[in-house]
Amino acid sequence: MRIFSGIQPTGRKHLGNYIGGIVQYVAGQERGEAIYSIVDLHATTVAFDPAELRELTYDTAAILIAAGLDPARCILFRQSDVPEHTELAWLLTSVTAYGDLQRMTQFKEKSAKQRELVTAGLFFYPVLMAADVLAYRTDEVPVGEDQRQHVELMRDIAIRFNSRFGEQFVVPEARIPQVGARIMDLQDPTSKMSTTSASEEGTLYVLDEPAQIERKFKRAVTDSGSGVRRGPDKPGISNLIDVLAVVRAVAPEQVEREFANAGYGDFKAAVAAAVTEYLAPVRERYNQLHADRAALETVLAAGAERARAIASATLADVRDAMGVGTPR
Ligand code: AQP
Repeated sequence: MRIFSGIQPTGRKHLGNYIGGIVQYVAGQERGEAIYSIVDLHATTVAFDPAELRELTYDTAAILIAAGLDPARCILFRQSDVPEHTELAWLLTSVTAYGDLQRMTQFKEKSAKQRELVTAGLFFYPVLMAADVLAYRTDEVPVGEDQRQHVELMRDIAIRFNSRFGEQFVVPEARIPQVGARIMDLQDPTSKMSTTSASEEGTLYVLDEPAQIERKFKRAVTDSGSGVRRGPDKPGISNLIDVLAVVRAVAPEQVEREFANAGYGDFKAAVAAAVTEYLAPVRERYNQLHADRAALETVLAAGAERARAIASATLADVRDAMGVGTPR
């Protein structure tokens, strides 16, 4: 079983990224051949600063390793170090429908928010993501709910390619967590916790200090009623129940039972305490790792070499199948 996922070095990683993505990446190391990429090329699809992009790439690598990715048990690399991704993205355009890209929710939402330039790269984002995954003939893609549509699209692309040029790609499956697939903003629990449209108070960062964690949960928006239970009328409390369930590795029903008679204040304090304890070791390990750029670079370079060995073999087959390049 081969597992692949990518994470953008676009900013400080938040609890949604952690629960929807990183926790699953760590678990993937036990379940199969796990390959994870810090997708810096995806980060260039919205406004970015070059020096900051480099720094955030190291930062993201440090968070991933601090969270439990072990470069001896997985392949961890920087997307731009493996140029096969961009080449394959171009080749996949020949079987990607323009109309499908126009339907992508993420493109619609992000392009609506851009104040200056809506880049062609933002439109093209899902094709590059398809190339990331298909280059490794991946079986499974651990992602949060927001990426479900992109995985559906890459499945369509793989199927169309295979029927046009012969069986080259594995058609990947999304692996979306049952609880915590869509962590919501603490200040606006009807919107997902997000890097780009974040309010500082609504976004719980993996590296937040205990006092910040306590404050953000204390101020988390809930409804005016009472009762710690999930429901469409209670998006704020439902979100906090999911967070506590994931952090304690129990079912949400168990959280509801335990806090059946608790007030919102006590419940929020319990969530804050549990999240603080959950993230403390990650923050500690991050603090030890993040300054040593040379060590992080060594990990990423070794990962890229291993990734490239796999991706270049796929690309050789794909070029052949498509009749481009010097024949083998
Ligand atoms: N709120 C979320 N709940 C659960 N999972 C989430 N993910 C993102 N938000 C949530 C998942 O995190 C992984 C990495 O996402 P990314 O590479 O897109 O990183 P990002 O740009 O920092 O994430 P955002 O917040 O999703 O950014 P914008 O603002 O661009 O929308 C993915 O598996 C994703 O599903």
